[in-house]
Formats: sequence, structure tokens, C-alpha cells
Amino acid sequence: MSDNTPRGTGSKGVSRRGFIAGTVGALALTAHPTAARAAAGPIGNGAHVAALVIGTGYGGSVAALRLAQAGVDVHMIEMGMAWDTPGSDGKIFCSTLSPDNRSYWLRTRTKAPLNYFLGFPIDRDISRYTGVLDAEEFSGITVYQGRGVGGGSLVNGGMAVTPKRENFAAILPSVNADEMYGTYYPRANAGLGVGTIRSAWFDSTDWYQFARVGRKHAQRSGFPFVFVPDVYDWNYMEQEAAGTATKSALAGEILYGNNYGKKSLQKTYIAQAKATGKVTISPLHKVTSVAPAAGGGYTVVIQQINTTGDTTATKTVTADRVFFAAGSVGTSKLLVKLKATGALPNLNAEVGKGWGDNGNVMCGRANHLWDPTGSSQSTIPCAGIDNWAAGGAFAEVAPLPTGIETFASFYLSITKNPNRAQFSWNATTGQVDLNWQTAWKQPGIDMAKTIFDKINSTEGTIYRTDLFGVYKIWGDHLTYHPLGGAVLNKATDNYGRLAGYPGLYVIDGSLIPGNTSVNPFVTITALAERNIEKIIATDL
Ligand code: FAE
Repeated sequence: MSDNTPRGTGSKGVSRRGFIAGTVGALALTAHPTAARAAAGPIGNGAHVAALVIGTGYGGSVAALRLAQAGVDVHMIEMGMAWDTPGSDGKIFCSTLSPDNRSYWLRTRTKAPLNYFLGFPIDRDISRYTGVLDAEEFSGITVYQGRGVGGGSLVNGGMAVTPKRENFAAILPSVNADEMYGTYYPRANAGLGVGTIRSAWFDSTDWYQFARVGRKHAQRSGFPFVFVPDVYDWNYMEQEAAGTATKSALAGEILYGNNYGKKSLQKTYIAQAKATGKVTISPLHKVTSVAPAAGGGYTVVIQQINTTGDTTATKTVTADRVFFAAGSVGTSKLLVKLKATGALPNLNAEVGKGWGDNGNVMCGRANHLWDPTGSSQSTIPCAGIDNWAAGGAFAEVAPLPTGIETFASFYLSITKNPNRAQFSWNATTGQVDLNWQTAWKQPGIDMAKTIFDKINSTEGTIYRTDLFGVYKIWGDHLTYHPLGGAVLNKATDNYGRLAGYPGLYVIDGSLIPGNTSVNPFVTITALAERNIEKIIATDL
């Protein structure tokens, strides 16, 4: 698939080294070796499919696997690349420390979330390409999202957190918590291959000195410090540290993809879905319209694009059922546009509402010279500070893997910020807008301060002011965790069926009303497992 080959590359197929590393430690769901071979594709103009899934992230992958296991033929449409072919450097993904065209989705300059260092901007020019990380800009917020087969699993930190049960009612009030904690969270965790760092290794390795400093500071201020599970293969990481495996997490790889070690969806749910022989994927294809078809089912319009983002073909297909799994932003934008432009006029007034940023805010603290955080830092976070009940904040102790000693502690906080935004159709620009305002981050900042003001006061330290601009403490311009826009039991019924259109479903992060109290993908996966089980049992 030459379209998916990073520019300037000649190699074809997955390298042996990459294949071996990619399979190391794959857990319960990993399919037998033939799964690595994709079924035929891409989709043809005029095709008819039983189930069409828009997007290949968590929700889409769960839907595809379970539908296929139930005997349904599935076609997945993904606007990003397949990410299965190494570039001229032998790697599929580029490193966070030296981003090239593979890093960003159709940008000519990088847009790093942490965009300053020592007060200097760090972004650089790149050539326009369908890279793996999209920094999608709305008026008051930049929303980071993964682009490619595997969605957000390609770029995320892999932190796989099940929310505390006492917080669940606030996350999904209409969902039976007994079923989620008894059946669907365990199923999701098994399917994703979730594991936890070995505590003896955590306590001894240089690579997590930054997190041990984070633990010491949290505990000296009386905050609970909790280990956080991850889908990174922890045994593989120990081999990286021992020098017996090619480094990925220990070589600065994360934001623009991990070449080894991380169990992205390509290695878990999607591998098993492909192994059924009933799932086909069309990368570099973008769904632009879904409307009722004259003879029943739905007409779906799809643009095929090249690696500079130009449309090379427009295809019209029909599908008996369509699953919206384009992520909170992708699904919301499609539904809002389709309602406003008359393709799906009967969608209800809840479509586009209830969007939140999962309360994301970032900050750094400047430590004393006797508290170095280490020049060698793993890119994979493994722990957090839990002040949710008292202060509304859960802070990941995040790495700052610059390769030099920075004396900085860095945190991504998830907060209980109550602000919610709405997507709406802008007929003048022909785009969907989001009315989030930067000032709406303030409640989240105040909640994060319940942790860091106290730690700074205990330690006699200060906030870093050089990471997000010139004298700017808070990273309040972004989110990694978009949620909502087609909220469960509001825009859809209690299982994701879209009101007004039998056979249309939402099955991704847009179902969740703006916040999960922790990192979201385990909840997105578990909810998708719950909903697809019901849909298969009752609708098919
Ligand atoms: P998602 O994974 O975004 O998949 C949607 C897919 O649909 C994407 O592949 C899109 O390219 C594709 N798409 C969109 N529109 C179209 C269209 N019109 N036609 C065809 N395809 C389309 O959705 N979460 C955690 O729980 N733990 C973490 O450690 C963590 N770290 C993160 C770090 C970063 C940098 C980022 C960006 C996110 C992180 N997240 C993390 C969030 C997590 O990845 C996100 O919640 C999920 O990926 C959302 O899953 P969905 O299935 O909703």
C-alpha cells in the first residue's frame, strides 16, 4: 500500500524485528500469526456492506471484533494511514525528540503539546503529510487525537485506568454499575492487555526516578500515590533497560507512536478482528455523509485521500448498519453536520451537546538541586496522585523525557471541571464549531492547585513557568481526552442507538458526558463491550 509508506521510503512490509517486537507479550486477545495479514481492501465504489464502522479506535475496534465473531461482515473506514510499513529509517513511527513528517496530521509545523522549553519555542517545520497525531484547533482549545488504524491507541500513553466505583454514577448515570464492574471492565482490561509495573523494578530503575520523586513529594504532602496500569508491555520495557530489546519507551517514543512494546489496538482487538476473516479496513478513507438509502439501510459517502490530504476518489456505498466510532470530535462533527444539512434531519436536539475536556490541565514544578528527576526517563507514566474526593483532581506523574536533567516534575491532571461545550454547524464556513472557551479551564486549574500548591508549600518549591510559553504556568490550551457530543441516553438510547434512525449507532467516546474521573480509554472500551453485546443480542 504505497500511499501508506512514509515519504522517501523504499521498504515494503513489516520488518522482522518490528514484527517480533510487536508480538512480544501480546496477551489474551492477540490472534494467531495470520492475523498480521490484512483482509482485502480498500472499499469499492458501489459496494454493499452489512456493517460499516467509521473509525478504528477503541469503540470501532470493539464493535468490529464482536460483530465479526457474531458472523457479520464488517468494513472499517479509517481516515488515517495503516501504520504497518517502516520508513527509510526502518521505523514505522518517528521519535518525540525528532519529529518528521510522520508526526502530525496535515501540518507544515509541529504543534507540540508542551511547546516551550526554558522559555524557548520548540516547534519545527515539517512537510505536510497524513501523520499520526492530529492537533485539531477549535476557537478555545486544541484537541489532540490519533489518526490511523488504531485511533488514539497509536499515540496515547497507554494508561489503562478503571475509575473508582464510587465515581461511576457521575460518569454514566444510566448504566448499571454492577454489570460494568462485574463483566465489562474486566472484559475490556483483558482485551486491551492491561498490566502494571513490577514494584521491585519501579523502586530500582533509573528510568522511573522521576516517578519516585513524584511519590516522595505526594506522600510528604499527605496525598495518596497510586500505581496506574498500562498497556505497554512491562516485561519488554525491562528488556529495553537491560539492553536486550530495541528501545521504544526508553528511547523517547510515545506521542508520535511507539515502534515496539506498546499493545496498541493493532496488536489486540484489531488483530483478532482481522483473524476472523470477516473484517476489512480501508485506511486513508474519510466518511463525509450518511443518509437513509432508498431501498433500506444507509448510503455512505467516502472520500479516499492521499498522504498530502487531497481527495483522489469519492465513493458511494450502502450499509445495512453504520457504527459511528470516529471519536468524540469526529462523530460529533459528522452528526451535527448531517443533522444541519438535511442528511439525518431527525437526529434529536442532544446531538453535539455535553462535550468536555476530561478536565485536562498540565503543569510543571521546579525541584531543588538535591531532587533530580533523572536524565533517563521512560515515556510511559505509571503512577498518579489521587485527590479526586477532596479536591476534584487526579494527577498523572508524567515524564519529561528530554535526555537531560531538568529538575522538573511534570503532571497531567484530570479534574472535575464541570464546564461543557457544544458543537454547532457553521453554514458560512461549512465547518462544525465548538464553543469551548480557554477561560473555562479555570475550575480545572483550581482543582489541580489543591495538589500542587500544597506540594510546593511542603517542599519549598515553585511552579515551572517555561513549559507552555514565556512565564506561563498552566497548560490550559489543550485536551488529550475529548469526551461527549452524542451522550448516552440523550442523543442515543441507553445502548448507543441513534434516536430516529434504526441501524445507526454511536459506539465511542462521544457517548460519555465530558468526564471519566481518570484516563478514558478503558471506560470507552468497556462501554462499547456492553453496548455491542446488547445490540448483537437484540438488533441482529
Ligand atoms: P479514537 O481512538 O479517537 O478513534 C477514532 C478514529 O476515527 C480515529 O482513528 C480517526 O482517525 C477516525 N476518524 C475520525 N473521523 C473519521 C471519518 N470522518 N472517517 C473515517 N475515520 C474517521 O476514538 N487515554 C487513556 O485512557 N490513557 C492514556 O494514557 C491516554 N493518553 C493519551 C495521550 C494522547 C497524546 C492522546 C491524544 C490521547 C490520550 N488518551 C489516553 C485518550 C484516548 O486515546 C482516547 O480517549 C481514545 O482514543 C478515544 O477512543 P475513541 O474510540 O472514542
